[in-house]
Amino acid sequence: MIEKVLVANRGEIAVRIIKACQEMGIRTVAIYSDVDADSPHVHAADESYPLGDPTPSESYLNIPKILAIAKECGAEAIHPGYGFLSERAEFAKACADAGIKFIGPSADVIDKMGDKIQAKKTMANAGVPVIPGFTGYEGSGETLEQACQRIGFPVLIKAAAGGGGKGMRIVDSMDQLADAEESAKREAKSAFGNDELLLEKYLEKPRHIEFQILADEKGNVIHLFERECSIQRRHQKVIEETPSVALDDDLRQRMGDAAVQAAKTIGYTNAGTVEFMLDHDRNFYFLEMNTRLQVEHAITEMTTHVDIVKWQLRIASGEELAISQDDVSQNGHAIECRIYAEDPEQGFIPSTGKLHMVDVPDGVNIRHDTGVKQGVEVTPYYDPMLAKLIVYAENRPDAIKKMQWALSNYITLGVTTNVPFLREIIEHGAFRGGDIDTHFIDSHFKDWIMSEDPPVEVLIAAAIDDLGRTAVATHDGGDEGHDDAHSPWKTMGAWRIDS
Ligand code: MV4
Repeated sequence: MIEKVLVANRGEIAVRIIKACQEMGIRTVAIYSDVDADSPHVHAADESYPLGDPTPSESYLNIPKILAIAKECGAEAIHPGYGFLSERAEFAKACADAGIKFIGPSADVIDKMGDKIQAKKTMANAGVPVIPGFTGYEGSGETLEQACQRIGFPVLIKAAAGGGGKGMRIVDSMDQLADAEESAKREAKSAFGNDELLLEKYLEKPRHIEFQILADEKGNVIHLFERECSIQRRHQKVIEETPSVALDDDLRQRMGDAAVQAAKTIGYTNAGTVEFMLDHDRNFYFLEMNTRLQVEHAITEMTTHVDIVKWQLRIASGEELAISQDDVSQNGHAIECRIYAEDPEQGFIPSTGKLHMVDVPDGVNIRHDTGVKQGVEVTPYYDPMLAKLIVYAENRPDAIKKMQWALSNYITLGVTTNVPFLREIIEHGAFRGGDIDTHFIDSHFKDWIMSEDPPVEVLIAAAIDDLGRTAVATHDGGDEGHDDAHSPWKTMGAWRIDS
């Protein structure tokens, strides 16, 4: 068993991983940038080492710095969490080259799954359903235009190196094709440094259903059932739940088998997620494979009672999966809400500042995975997700009721959060009726405004925030904070955790 793990991450996932390690008697090492020196993950770990400059490239993305600390502290393994370096094949390789166990799949598998064209081809060859499309590598001599005629409009142009919607263009007719291809190439080049594209049949309002995979290094692979992740805003997940109301046992079995088949085909090891699109005719198609632990893994843990992070550590230590597919059962219903430091009243602009107070609900089957505490400074350097609020109940209506209660008792002062927005979603008839697809937020919350007077704590927080901003404005001679180097608009960029 690995004896010391360096957690190459911050926030709630770093705390989550540290706790799992400590329960297993594994010593933990935290790394932190200057602005994170007083963060909960630093206090939770057995040892901690500074990274210095808070910008991601100088801290949590800085491979030489992180490996140097790993060597200095004698960590045998590194857990990357999600986001940051978790899906960088070069980091996994650098760990291997340094004789340090990367807690995740091999660099080769990360590389393969990062290329959407190669991933789709691998899955199609394995008999996993893929979305009808065109890559230019078919060897059929078919042109892009001919492919569009074969597939039928609307079609979707995607970046092969992409994800999260960047470089995506919907094309409704042949006369739009050339311009769409050109602009998609430009965006893909600037976002990913790779302008390779692929074309797919555009699925209208699909569901995003993903299956959790656990695979050991002896070839054993199981799934831990599905997660419904369709409620996204700008390709950023907001609310996830399990099970999905769209799946019956037959469809669940077929998708689970496809997910396991996909993982086996590529020689996957450790925890991973196979993403599918489910269309209105209940056809499912492979979308992509995420080669990391995901934010929403917690809802799977609540309904299967499997500690995914502990199994990551056991698998990385060379243990065989001691649970078979028949050992895993799905019970009850779990919902996760992602708590973002964003102001839904101002176009979800990131909200930064001192967290003067945070009072979160506690209770039966309520789990709060957080990376913040009272008094920390929420900065614009990193992804604005502060915490995850997860509830479990015997059935979906009770889980919704529990989440409603929990959200209405989630109070933060000093930083504006999306909690009021989450409450509106949970209370919306379409959500309660299970009428969910990837356009849910665009369809029902296009010009979202608070449907009632904001809860009093939001008014207090806004007052404090204004006071704070006034103080800053007065102090800095009227700086609106939008053009300084640390403005959220300057640094947020693409540093969003998983999409
Ligand atoms: C699609 C699609 C419809 N048809 N592919 C969005 C980014 C990446 N996760 C894949 N995405 C989509 N791919 C085809 N052929 C619709 C989406 C999509 C989406 C997918 C999952 C979750 C949220 C989404 C929001 C908009 C579009």
